[in-house]
Amino acid sequence: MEEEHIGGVFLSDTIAAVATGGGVSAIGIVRVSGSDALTVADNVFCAACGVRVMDFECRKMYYGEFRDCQVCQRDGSSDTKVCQENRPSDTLIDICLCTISRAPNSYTGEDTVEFHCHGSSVVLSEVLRVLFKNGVRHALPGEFTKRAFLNGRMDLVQAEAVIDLIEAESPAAAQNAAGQLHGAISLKMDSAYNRLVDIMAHFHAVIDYPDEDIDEFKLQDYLKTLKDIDDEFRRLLETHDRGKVLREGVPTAIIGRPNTGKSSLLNALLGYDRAIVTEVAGTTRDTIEEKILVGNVLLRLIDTAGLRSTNDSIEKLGVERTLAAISGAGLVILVLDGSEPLKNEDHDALRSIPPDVPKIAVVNKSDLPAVLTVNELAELGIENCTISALSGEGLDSLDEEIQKLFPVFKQNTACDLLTNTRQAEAVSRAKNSICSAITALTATITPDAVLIDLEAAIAAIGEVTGKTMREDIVSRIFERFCVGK
Ligand SMILES: Nc1nc2c(ncn2[C@@H]2O[C@H](COP(=O)(O)OP(=O)(O)OP(=O)(O)O)[C@@H](O)[C@H]2O)c(=O)[nH]1
Ligand SMILES: [Mg+2]
Repeated sequence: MEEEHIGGVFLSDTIAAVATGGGVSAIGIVRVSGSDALTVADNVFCAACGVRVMDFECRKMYYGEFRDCQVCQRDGSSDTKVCQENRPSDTLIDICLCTISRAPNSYTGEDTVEFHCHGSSVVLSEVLRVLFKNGVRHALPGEFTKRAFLNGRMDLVQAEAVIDLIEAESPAAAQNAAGQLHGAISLKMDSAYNRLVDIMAHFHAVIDYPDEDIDEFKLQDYLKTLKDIDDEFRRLLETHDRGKVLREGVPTAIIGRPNTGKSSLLNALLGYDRAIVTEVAGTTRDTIEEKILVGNVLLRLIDTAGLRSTNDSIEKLGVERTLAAISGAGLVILVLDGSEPLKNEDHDALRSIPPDVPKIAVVNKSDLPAVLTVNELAELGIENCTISALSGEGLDSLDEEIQKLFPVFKQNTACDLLTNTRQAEAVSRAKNSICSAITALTATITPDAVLIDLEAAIAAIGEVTGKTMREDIVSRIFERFCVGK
């Protein structure tokens, strides 16, 4: 730990950063972590009750003054408080709250101090400046959580859940991340890891002491354990597609022939005029993407150029992008104009959607006299709902249809979906090695072959939880974090 360093800075340094979001807010929190955290805090914070920071009770809030002490060298033997010394050179920076946690029972596993200040960016920068003057350095992105990981306060799945929780864009995604932070996936990984290590230990013994043998009973036991883990991993991997959608949102292409009201629908769902709407057919050329929560479902809406054959080279490029958006979509909303009969271009648009992609036909312009008949709609053979993007009528029923299609976003359903591609890839490798071990065990018992597979599986699981991870990969993971986390 002492020697551990990233980018030339040592992890044994005491670090500080603003832990709360930017902009003006009622409260802004500056977090300090490291072996000097309490000493430095004692130099700059003076509790109104007279207790020195070093003597604070953990996780109790103390009200007091944060001061830029010019001298900053209090006599350790003296009980005199800075405030009472009344040095004219001390500058009052803020009247705030201070709380401490002592190693190892803190987020990072180190001595930690938090100053709950007034949420002004000037005050917070001043607080940081004073801390830096006292020998603290600025934390790197994710450094607090990285220290928590390196100090064994959480594993890598939980550390990644921290950033997922901060960045969650739907209640269900937040809930799933909280579940992972709580250990939903880590527990599964640790249990598989321990069972594999037990089997591996026995196989090592067999190799080291050739007289030792594996009896048939034990062999069947091992096979069952390996098959159980294989099954658990298969079920976990099956959650990854849903988990990815939960984390990233459903890519949703709004398509249709020109002028049916695709851009109007985008604007109506967003609640503001994002896309240009005109009566000119072919208004939208490029794709326009925006995220939105429909009920609890996170959609990545993509408004597209109207689908029609055209000689206009720009519109042609737009149509190509529409087709690309359809091929990557998890949901396609086909917008039809209810005030006109169905046209060939409507059928062409429907045909452009791959059969396995969920789709909804939105019959727009319900404020105008209806021309499109129920029979014509039935012939299309897809779920439909009638709306007016202009007046907003019917948007509720569209919301309901979308929520029905993506139950993964329902709250209280998700807490252990595999959302992270890095983790999924490692679990998949572990599963492959376990499958090979099962084959090796069932075919001929060659302990060396089984061992190689078991070791590979254990290493892959170790990558998921961070037990066996290369420093550069760990660094890359924590670079995704914001400063202060
Ligand atoms: N009456 C009525 N007019 C609508 C409605 N929705 C859209 N329009 C009108 O239909 C025309 C086309 O709307 P857009 O939203 O630009 O249609 P689009 O499908 O994006 O068109 P392109 O981008 O050209 O493919 C505009 O004049 C809109 O005002 C609606 O619900 N009712
Ligand atoms: Mg448009």
